[in-house]
Formats: sequence, C-alpha cells, structure tokens
Amino acid sequence: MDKVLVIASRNVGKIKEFRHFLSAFPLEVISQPDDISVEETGKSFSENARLKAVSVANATGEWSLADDSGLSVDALGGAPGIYSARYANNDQERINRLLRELQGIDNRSACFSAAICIASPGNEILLEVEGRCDGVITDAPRGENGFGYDPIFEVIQSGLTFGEMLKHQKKFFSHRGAAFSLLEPGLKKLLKM
Ligand code: ITT
Repeated sequence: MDKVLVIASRNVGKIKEFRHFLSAFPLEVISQPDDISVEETGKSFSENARLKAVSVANATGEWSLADDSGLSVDALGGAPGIYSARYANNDQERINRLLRELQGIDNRSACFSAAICIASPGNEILLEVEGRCDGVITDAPRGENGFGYDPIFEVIQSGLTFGEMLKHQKKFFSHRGAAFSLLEPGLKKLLKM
C-alpha cells in the first residue's frame, strides 16, 4: 500500500502544484484535515515550513509535507517576504497593494523563496530544502494561470510571468520547483525507489 503523505496547506494553488510534482511517487497524497490550524510564528521560511510539517504530522499520525513561501521585493527591503500571505485579504488585493507600493519605482527586482519540510509523527524532520527564483515585478498583471502573485512576477530569461506559464514551465523555473528538485533524491531514498 502506498505511504500516506498529508500536504500541510490550506492554499489550493500550492496543493495543486504538489499533487502535480508528486504524481509519479508511490504516495497517497491527501490534504490537511479542516480542523487543524497552525500558527506561523517562525522568523524564516524554513522555520515556518518546519512548524507546519511537524504540527500536521503529529496531529494526523502520518508523514506531512509543508511549504512556506513568499515574495521578497528589493525596493521594499525584502517585504512582504514571510508575510506574503498576510499582506492583504485575497490574491487580488495583495497584487493591488504591491503594484501601488511600487508605483514610480524603477527597481522592480524581486525573488520568490520556498522552504519545504517533510516530517513524520514524533517531531522527526525527514527532509528540509529551500529553493528560490529571481525575477521582476511587472507594471500590470499578465496571465490567468497559477495563484497568488503569479500574474505580476516575471522570470526574466523566460519573458513570461508565472501567470502565463503552463504548469511544467512553472515547475522548471519556480522557487517551489527548485526546492522540489532538491527534495526528490531524499524522498526517493525514503520511499526506497
Ligand atoms: P499554507 O500556509 O496553508 O500553505 P499560505 O498561502 O498561508 O498557505 P504561506 O504562508 O507559505 O502559505 O504564504 C505564501 C504566500 O506567498 C501565498 O499565499 C502567496 O500569496 C505567495 N506565494 C507563494 N508561492 C507562490 C507562487 O508560486 N505563486 C504566487 N504566489 C505565491
């Protein structure tokens, strides 16, 4: 029987990406039960990923994978960073706020980061990795794909925003795809693949 892996997330966009990444693994991927909520009190992406993975593994008694991620904008001193989800109430408002704060600013450099942690019950960290992706914040949203800040983040060498990419393209270029590539060898070992 396949090993159960609980995705410790309430973010539907993220969960979709992980289901795609994990489709070739002998895992039964399930979503976080609704009654579990974890406070993100960490000071870094990796601390928060660890908190979420450990809490959900302990609560469910299964292996759990958590991702903590966010967008750091140079001209804003790295904001919103680990507060990317808390920057406004929904994706549209988060995008509007960021574009407003960058109005008239020429330096549009930014980077996305993702920390991924897999934990097993009993506070055991099985794997931890981090990935990043450099890019620029566009002047206006482009593309309908993805979630979050995807329509306003352009990966320079691709000429596309994450919102314009197909899922395999976003996997190739993105912070989460980069982190997952680092995770893959360890996960294969754990699963004896
Ligand atoms: P969980 O903690 O339940 O997984 P969350 O949305 O609160 O969901 P985070 O705390 O990691 O997740 O916040 C990350 C935020 O950063 C997320 O809500 C998006 O706004 C943004 N973000 C992260 N990765 C992104 C991506 O690939 N594309 C667009 N926005 C992204």
